[in-house]
Amino acid sequence: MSLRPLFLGLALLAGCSERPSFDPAKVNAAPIGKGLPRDFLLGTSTAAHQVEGANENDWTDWERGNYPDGTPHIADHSVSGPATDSWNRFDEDVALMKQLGSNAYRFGVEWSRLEPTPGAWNTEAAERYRQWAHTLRAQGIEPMVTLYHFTLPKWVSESGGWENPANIEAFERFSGRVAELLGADVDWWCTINEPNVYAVFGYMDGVWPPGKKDTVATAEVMANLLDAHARAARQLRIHDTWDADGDGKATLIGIAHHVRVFQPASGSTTDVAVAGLTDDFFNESIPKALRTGHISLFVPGSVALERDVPDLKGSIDYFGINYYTRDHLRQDLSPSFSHKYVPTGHDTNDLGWELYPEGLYLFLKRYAAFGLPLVVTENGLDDRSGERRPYYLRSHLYAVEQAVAEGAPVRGYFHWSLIDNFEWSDGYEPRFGLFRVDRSSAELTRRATPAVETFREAARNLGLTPTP
Ligand code: GCO
Repeated sequence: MSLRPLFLGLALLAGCSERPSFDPAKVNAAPIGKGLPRDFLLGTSTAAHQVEGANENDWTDWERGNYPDGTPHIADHSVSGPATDSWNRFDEDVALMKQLGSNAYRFGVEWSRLEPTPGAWNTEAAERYRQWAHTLRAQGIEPMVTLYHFTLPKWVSESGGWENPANIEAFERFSGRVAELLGADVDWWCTINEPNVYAVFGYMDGVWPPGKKDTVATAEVMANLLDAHARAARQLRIHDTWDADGDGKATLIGIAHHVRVFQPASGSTTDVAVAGLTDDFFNESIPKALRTGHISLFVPGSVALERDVPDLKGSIDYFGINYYTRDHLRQDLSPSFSHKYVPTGHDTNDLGWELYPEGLYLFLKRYAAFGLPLVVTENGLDDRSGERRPYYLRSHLYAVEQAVAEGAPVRGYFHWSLIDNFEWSDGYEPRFGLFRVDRSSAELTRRATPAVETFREAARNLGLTPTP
C-alpha cells in the first residue's frame, strides 16, 4: 500500500512521456517480416469455445439468457451453436494455416469436453486433440495449447467457478492430464488466457458469466487465476517431459496477458492518476506477481488484496501479450473511476476500438525488462469489410520489428484470428478472421480476406513457404 504514491508519481511521469507515432508511408514501404528473428513463430490464434461448436459449458446457458431489463446477453441474439465447426473441420483449417505460410498455431482445449463430469475423461475427445497436435507438428506448424480460455465445465461453474479453491485444484489435475495427453507433440503451453479480462467482464462489469458486479470478487478471481496458473505450470513441468521439437526444452510455459494503453484524457492530476491506477491494476499487477511471487491488487476504496503465491516466481518461460487497442480515460465517479472513450477523428475498428499499433511497440519495449522471451499471443481487429486488416496487420508487425530492432526479445506473433468466430457477448457480427466464414452456407465456407496476402508476404520474407 505504501508504494501507491510512488505509482501515482510514475503515472504522472508516464502521462508526460512522449508517444511514438508511425508514419504510414514508412509502414507501407517496410519489407514486412524481414526484421524478425529466423526462429520466429508466425501464426494465428483461436479459442476452443469460439471455433469448435457444440460445446456444453457455462456459456451455453448464458448465451440464451437476458439481463433483467430484457436485453439479450449476446448483442446480436446469436448463440455459439456450431461455431465454425472446427471440431469437425480441423484439416480444412490446417490447409488455411498452410496457405498463410504460418509456422505456428495457438488453439485451446475445452475443459468441459475432456472432463464433462468431475474426474471423468472423454477418451474420444482426448484422442482428437492428440491427433490435432500431432498433425500440426507433422505439417511443420508448432502447436501452442491454451488450457483455459474463458469457459468452464458446468460442474465447475455451478460449484462457484474460480471463487472456489476446490476448482483451482480440479484445474491443476486437469492440467496434468492434458500435459500427459499432448506432451509428446506440444512444447509451447499457455496456461490461462487473460485473467484480467475474464475477472473484469465476469465479476466487475457482469457482462460475461457468472454476471456478477462485485469488485472484491473481481480481485479474488484474478488472484485465484494466477494461483491456478502457477499450479498448472507445475503440473506441465512434471507431466510433459517430451522435448517435441528437439530444442532441449520439453516445456515453454506462458500466460496470455491482455494489455491496453490507458491514455489520460488530459494532463490534469485526476485523469493522470486514474490512468495510472488503471494501468497498475489491469496491465501491471499480473507481470509484477509473476516476477515477485506476490499478488498486490488495489482499487481505491474497495480492494487492497495482498497474497503470496511463491510458485508464481519462475512459473513462466515466455510472457504472452494480447494487444488490441488504447483507451482514453477521463476521471469520473463510476466504480472504475473513469469514463473510457475514443476521441473523435481517431481511427477505430468496427467494434469501436481505437487502432493504435504504436501501443504494441510500447508494451514490447516495456516488457523487454522482464528478461524473458515475449510472444504476441493475440492481435487483430473486427473488420467486417476485410479492407482494413492488411494495414492493421502490417502496422502491428512493423511495431514488432521496431521493438526487435531495439533489442526486445520477441519470439512470436499470433494473429487473432485464423477465421471469423464467436466473439463472446458480441456474437457473430464481429469479423476477426483472416479467413471469412460464410455463416449462411451449410459448409461454413472459409474465404480469404485481403490480409491473407499481407500475411503470406510476411511469411515469405521470414523464409517460410505458403502453399499456392
Ligand atoms: C479476448 C480473447 C479472444 C477474443 C479476442 C477479440 O481478448 O477477449 O482472448 O477470445 O475473441 O480478443 O476480442
